[in-house]
Amino acid sequence: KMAEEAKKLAAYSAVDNHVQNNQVVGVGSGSTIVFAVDRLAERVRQEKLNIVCVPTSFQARQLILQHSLTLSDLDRHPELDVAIDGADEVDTELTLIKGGGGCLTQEKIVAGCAKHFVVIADYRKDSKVLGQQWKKGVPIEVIPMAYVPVSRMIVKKFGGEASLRMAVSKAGPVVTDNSNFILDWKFEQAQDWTEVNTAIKMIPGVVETGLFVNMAERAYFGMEDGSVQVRD
Ligand code: DER
Repeated sequence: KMAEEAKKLAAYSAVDNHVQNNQVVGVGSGSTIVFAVDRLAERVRQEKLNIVCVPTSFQARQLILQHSLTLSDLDRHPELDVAIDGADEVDTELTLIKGGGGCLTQEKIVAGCAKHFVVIADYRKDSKVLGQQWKKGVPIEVIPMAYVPVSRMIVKKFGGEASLRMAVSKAGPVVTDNSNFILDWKFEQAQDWTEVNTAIKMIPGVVETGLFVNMAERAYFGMEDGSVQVRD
């Protein structure tokens, strides 16, 4: 399928351009990162690279172990050389919406610990403004006991609507790797994302937002025509 090929293109470009020997690599979550881990493992084998990987979720941890890559953590490596991760949408300022896979909190922590944070995505994530293509809203991780007041406060302050993310293969709400709930906030129009991100984080009960502002250094987009577009 075209989008899968595009994901692979972006993932391979990022791994080939940003991973060197003796590095600590943050491994993101989602489906695009699977191609990046495949390429990482291939390069480790072929080039005998000495790298360690820090996961951003149970899923990322499984990927690292399944590919026999060296698993590490932020206790051992609080500073990473590079973090590679996907995104649900990227705007022209490299502001991201992340959290479609529910892993935004550990992803943002790891991205924040990396000298370089690089995003990999297919052409469907490449937008001018947030909300143009991604219609599921901004994911927000919340402490379970607070999800109702938090969702009310967000709507009161910024409009739109916020809904509790319900699980598909489990009765009840999605529970994150950190044992929290997720609200998906469908905003009505583009905002000052720096201001909104800060304001939402200040609401008691909010753990993290899926707005990654001024964090990504570069995004690789795999395109329909088989090319790769780079946005800095
Ligand atoms: O949930 C997440 O933050 C993922 O990284 C998501 O943003 C990208 O997932 P995808 O590569 O499956 O589109």
